[in-house]
Amino acid sequence: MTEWIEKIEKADSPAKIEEIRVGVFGKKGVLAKAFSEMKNAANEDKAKIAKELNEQKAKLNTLLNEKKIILETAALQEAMKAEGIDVSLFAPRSEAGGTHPVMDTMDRVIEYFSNLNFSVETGPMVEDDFHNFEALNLPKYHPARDMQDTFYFKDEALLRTHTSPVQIRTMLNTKPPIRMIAPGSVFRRDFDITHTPMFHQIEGLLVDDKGKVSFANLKFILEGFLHHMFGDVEVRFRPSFFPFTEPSAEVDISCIFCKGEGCRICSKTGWLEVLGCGIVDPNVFDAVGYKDVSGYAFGLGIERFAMLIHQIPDLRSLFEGDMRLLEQF
Ligand code: 2NM
Repeated sequence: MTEWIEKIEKADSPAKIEEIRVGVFGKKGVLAKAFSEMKNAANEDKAKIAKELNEQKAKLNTLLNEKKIILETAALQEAMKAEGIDVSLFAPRSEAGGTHPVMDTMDRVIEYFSNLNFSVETGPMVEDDFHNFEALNLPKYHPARDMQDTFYFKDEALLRTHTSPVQIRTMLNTKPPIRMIAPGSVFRRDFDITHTPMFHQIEGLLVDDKGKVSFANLKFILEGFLHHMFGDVEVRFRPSFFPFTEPSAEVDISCIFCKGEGCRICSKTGWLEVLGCGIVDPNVFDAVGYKDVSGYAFGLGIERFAMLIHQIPDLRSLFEGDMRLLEQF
């Protein structure tokens, strides 16, 4: 019996334990043999021998079960070690979605104006002549109305060429004061390295009582905005012309690439043009029936901002959906 106890102690795998179990408890095992040899014993000894054999049987059974659990646990630990994840191995990269640079830039613009309590307004992309041109003081002969620049459907319908019709609709639907921005896609018949037929704009409009809104207010808010977008830059206002504002200005920032020294991107001028703005023309307020108000407005192209912020040379690459570009943001 001690021989079998030793065998159990020395067993080094669950399979070995099963082998021993067969050797002890099997049909031809040592216990079966011992029990069958009992018939040769003297009658008066039989009870004692049977008792001893049963005790040994129970003891071996316990030892086998205990040892089996120990060996199985060890085998499991080994397997977990061997099959565990090796984080240092190369693995196929999973593709995760990300924010498109145009939308990321748009979000940053919206963030600035939302913090100043400007509401975010939207409107239809298919517009009519009144909302897209007439109400904005764009006279009938203005080149922007030309078939060359505008996508027309038959009849009156057209694709909006700017988001200004959203300002017109907002003014027609709400009483002043107004403080709003209109982000969205706009459409023009233009396609080269700096123009795509669809692009994104954000325009802003603020309207309050007559005499309350000044060009100084406009300058202040746009300077804050351009610092939010581009950090520590110089801001310059240049007189300009838009049909819907008077006076009007174009706004430049000192070139973010050469810090105003003059480079290829700023055409050696040291300045980058980034937006247009002005004091809303009284004809626009007349068109929407606003009386005794004053206001300022501004507009900018999101793609141009995205290109400057992310240093993307060709605007068209923003719309090709090429993962090699998009992965970089
Ligand atoms: C610009 C530049 C200047 C503008 C004007 C208006 C409205 F509807 F109030 F008349 N909305 N946006 C505006 C003014 C847009 O974009 C370069």
